Amino acid sequence: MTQRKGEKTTISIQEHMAIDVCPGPIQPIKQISDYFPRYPRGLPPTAPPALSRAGSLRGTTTSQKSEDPAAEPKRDEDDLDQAFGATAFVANKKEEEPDVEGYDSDDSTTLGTLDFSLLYDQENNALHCTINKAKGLKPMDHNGLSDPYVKLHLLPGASKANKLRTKTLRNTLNPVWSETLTYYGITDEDMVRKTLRISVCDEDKFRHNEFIGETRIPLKKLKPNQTKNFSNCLEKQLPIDKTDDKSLEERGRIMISLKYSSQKCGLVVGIIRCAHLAAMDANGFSDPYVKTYLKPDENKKSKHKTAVKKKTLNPEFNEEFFYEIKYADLSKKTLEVTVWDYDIGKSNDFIGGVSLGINANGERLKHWFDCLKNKDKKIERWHTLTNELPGSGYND
Ligand SMILES: [Ca+2]
Ligand SMILES: [Ca+2]
Ligand SMILES: [Ca+2]
Repeated sequence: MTQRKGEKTTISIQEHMAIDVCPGPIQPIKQISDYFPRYPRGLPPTAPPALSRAGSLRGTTTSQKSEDPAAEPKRDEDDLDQAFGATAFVANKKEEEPDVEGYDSDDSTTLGTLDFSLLYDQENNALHCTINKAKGLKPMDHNGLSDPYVKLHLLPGASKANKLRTKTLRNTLNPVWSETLTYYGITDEDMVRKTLRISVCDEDKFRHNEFIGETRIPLKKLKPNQTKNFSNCLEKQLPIDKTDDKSLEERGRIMISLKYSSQKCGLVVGIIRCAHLAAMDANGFSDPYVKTYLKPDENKKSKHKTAVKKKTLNPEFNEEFFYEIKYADLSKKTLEVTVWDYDIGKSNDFIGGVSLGINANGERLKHWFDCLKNKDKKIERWHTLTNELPGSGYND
């Protein structure tokens, strides 16, 4: 309807009547209903389509709490990345609007399709994710368009540290990104255990960005060094596997080298670099340094520290530490590696840690074992840092 001030007086009574009456009674009713809160999708289909205002309000509040949260598309907030599905936030009004006409919103094809390709470069421990384009995305804005971008996570253990995203493309439902995002420090273990979550979201200037749809690829579907192309229908946010909650949060990756030197009679530990470290400062970065201990540590002399690298999440250290130890004793030891954010005027923040030794498992055990087995050979491996503090000795 005409809302502009200047025009109000120019409308004659006949015109006024014509506007209100002639287009038929259905249109005005539908538009007025837009101003009332809608009951969300989770409501049983038996609910009458035209609830009174009070009824729909009540329906909204109760269903927010009691309805299955998995059926409800959650709002895409950055905080959600951390909680990762811990709280189901009710979809805001925008997301529900297209569903008003028909409640069969389960048809996932309406969210759009995403074309992308994945390549695991085994030699360099890199996972290249090329996001090509999306087609027929669901409109999320008033202009019938969206401002889409793509976000990547590795599950389980999702955290801000392992999130990657493309640029945002404005006002389009058929965006072409042609952008490659790369995870570094990806191990063969990751390729068996992890799932890549790819979500498409709509960026909004004045409120939280909105989730459009997602697809998930278990990395075991990929063969090393072979590009695999995908063209997947986007789905609503999938329920989070309960086991995800138990897994440790990832805080980044670290590349460590180990070598037992029979000449020098000791272990040479190399701290090479880190990737995708968690940001521990307000500026979105950390000031990382690495500490190592060889435990048990009777004489408390095993602590070594790298230099601090300022304002980076991908530091390169290339430092080596030497632990004098008999070869026969090495198998009983555990190497603890922790990464810290240096802070001025307050205690440093713990970023993440990893332990290598015979009591470890997976890649951590294998690396240690390979070092014991191959004297005088330097063996480099990537490891995942988690938020769990290894053993003790972390007071800084
Ligand atoms: Ca938008
Ligand atoms: Ca800090
Ligand atoms: Ca800092």
